[in-house]
Amino acid sequence: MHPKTEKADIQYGTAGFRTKANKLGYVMYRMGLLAVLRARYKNATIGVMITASHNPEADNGVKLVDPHGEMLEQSWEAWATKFANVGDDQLESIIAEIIKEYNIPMTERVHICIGKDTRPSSPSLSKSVMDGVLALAGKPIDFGIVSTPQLHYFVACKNTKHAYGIPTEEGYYHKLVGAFLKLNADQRLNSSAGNSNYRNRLLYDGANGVGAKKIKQFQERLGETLKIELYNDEGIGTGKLNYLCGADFVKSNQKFPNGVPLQHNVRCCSVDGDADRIVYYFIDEDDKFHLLDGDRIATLIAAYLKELLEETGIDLNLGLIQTAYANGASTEYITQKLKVPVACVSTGVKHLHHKALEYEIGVYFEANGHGTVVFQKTAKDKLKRATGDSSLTDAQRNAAERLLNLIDVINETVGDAISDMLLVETILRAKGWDVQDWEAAYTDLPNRLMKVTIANRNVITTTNAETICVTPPGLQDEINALISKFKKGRSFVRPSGTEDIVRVYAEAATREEADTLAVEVSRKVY
Ligand code: NG1
Ligand code: ZN
Repeated sequence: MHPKTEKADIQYGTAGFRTKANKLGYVMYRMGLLAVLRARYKNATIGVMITASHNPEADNGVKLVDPHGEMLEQSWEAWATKFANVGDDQLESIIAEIIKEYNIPMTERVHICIGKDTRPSSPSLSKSVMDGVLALAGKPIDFGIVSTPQLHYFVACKNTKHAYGIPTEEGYYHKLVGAFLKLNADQRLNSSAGNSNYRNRLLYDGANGVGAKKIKQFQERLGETLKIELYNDEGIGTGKLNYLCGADFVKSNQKFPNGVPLQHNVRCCSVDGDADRIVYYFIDEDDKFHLLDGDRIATLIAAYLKELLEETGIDLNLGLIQTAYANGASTEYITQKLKVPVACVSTGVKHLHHKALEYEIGVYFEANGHGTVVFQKTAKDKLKRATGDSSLTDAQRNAAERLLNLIDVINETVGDAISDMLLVETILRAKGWDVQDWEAAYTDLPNRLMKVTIANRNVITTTNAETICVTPPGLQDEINALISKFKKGRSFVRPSGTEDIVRVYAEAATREEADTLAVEVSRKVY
């Protein structure tokens, strides 16, 4: 039913499989098969999400979701790649091979949660996944059009016997909105109180994708607490998905998206095509564009969590995880000013998530706006105990209660644009800040990200969270020599995991210096 149509191999990368939608039918079928095998091996529900995130509308992709709602374990990424690339006649033998390798019991009846974004190609690709699931006698559960983080949430709920929440869309809205309204019910914190710069009005760019569809559920439920004005909600199949709008467009071009009205000093946000990323921004009275990206969101959250923790008097170890693309000024602010330890890991959300789990409270964000907060069970237990501890003051107990409510607003499984938005709005309101106050915390170092195309990007290999080049020999010395000429200079190069290019990042004290450093380092790569 789903013959292999492509000769060229494809690879399960940081974003799963992603390519032109018309090349993916058989890959989807095979991922349906693999999902059932993974579910039987783990004796748990597994998820399959059909999306190509911020890519153009004609693309599509697929990612598998592991039992706790996290991304597919790395060792199975290689199996996914094998499954996608073997000939039709080898499919049965590769299934036999994996069953033997992991001793997979083939009798268990397992559930596979399937979700898809709004792309016109998604329904037929979803059908192919279902055929694969059924072929190995798994039970597909079709969630229809949902955001990537919603699907991760459903999987986590199912595997915790609903301890994480109810595995339905309604359950998701109920959990997030319920916690948000509790956190923001205190009228003294409202903008109307007079001593606060916070305004409960937010312009929201839905990227003409699933984030536009789903935000409507929140608009209804949030009422006056947060007035979200939705823009970029074009119909399915109009070709407008992610086009000149959305979080990736805004972050990459450092530009206001199309479709959102230009209003000076008004807080705006953009999500991406599957609503797992968010960035904030505004235009000032001189029409200058200001971006508040993942680094800003991470620092805002970490600072607030630290403040609340101090109020509770409970000692929990809090850490922040970044990649090398995080602005140097943000790292300095977090370590020097907030005194929160920072770890730097390789690009790709799975690396950040994994590292964050080492802390009792781990905040992680990529500069592009993908991130969340994870809490260890011990942290949750300590906070729960504190709320009923009569030896603590009211203020201490209230702070613990507030932290527990914050945990419920957060989608711990993966970056979630709407959940992150509710968290940011809660913090801004509590601090009495608008976006300008938030931006004043520190000043970004000017930076430049460039793409360089070379014959084989894999000649460049790196170490130390991708900040140092190991090969080709001598390249790192040349980069070091360039960096040393610039005040506050920092630069690194690495092969992209999602495009056939090398990325060059540079930052320095001034715009001109950052640009020059990026161009000079690019010349060494080329
Ligand atoms: P690559 O192409 O490996 O740089 C890009 C983003 C990552 C991540 C992945 C997955 C940058 C510099 N890189 O990775 O942050 O989001 O795509 O989508 O933004
Ligand atoms: Zn995305």
